[in-house]
Amino acid sequence: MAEIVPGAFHFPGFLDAAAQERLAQEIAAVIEQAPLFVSRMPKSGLPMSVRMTNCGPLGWMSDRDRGYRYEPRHPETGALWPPIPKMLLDIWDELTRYPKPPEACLVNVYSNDAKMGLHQDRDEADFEAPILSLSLGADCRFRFGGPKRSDKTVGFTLSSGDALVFGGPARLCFHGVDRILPPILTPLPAPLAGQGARVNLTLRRVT
Ligand code: MD6
Ligand code: FE
Repeated sequence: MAEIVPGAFHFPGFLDAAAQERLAQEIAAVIEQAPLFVSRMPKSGLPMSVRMTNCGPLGWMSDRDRGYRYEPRHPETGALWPPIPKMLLDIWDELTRYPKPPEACLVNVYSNDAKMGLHQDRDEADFEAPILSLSLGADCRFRFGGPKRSDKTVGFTLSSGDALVFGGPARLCFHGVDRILPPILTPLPAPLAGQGARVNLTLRRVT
């Protein structure tokens, strides 16, 4: 385990190959019930380069007119999001030790050329709880900064099976994905093959 900045912890290889495979199976089942969709930037309406879906009581999404927010239902099917798999609830308990379960699990699917600009996660009403992120598939270059956009940043590699927990003083730090590294060596586990190059899950408290 490495502390990137105070409050941000990187657990390289937290999930072994068998656990990654089980997680991929669970996420493939989520995608079957709640198909991947494309969120759009507030105001400009430009599409994000990742495709996403959610599980849990609330799901994160964005569109041109109403912006970033959490919703209980899928924007295209109108169905409630499927439940968060037990495996993920157990990992949340183990890594965050937070007394309440996560309310939202955002599933982001990256193609080879997708990225995510530097941002803060601040659409939640509760900043007490940490955020837990898990990655599968291709490595990515992850960037982590401070609470101001202009703060200096550090880059590091997030690989398949890695966990990242950030809370406390790091909860509102800017972060993003610079780029996906060539996925040849670590393709997505079989149940997710064909969906993209990398999958990232973020689990949060929202309310
Ligand atoms: C990603 N992750 O790894 C994007 N946000 O694809 C995030 O934006 C993120 O990893 C909050 C907490 C952890 C994260
Ligand atoms: Fe984020």
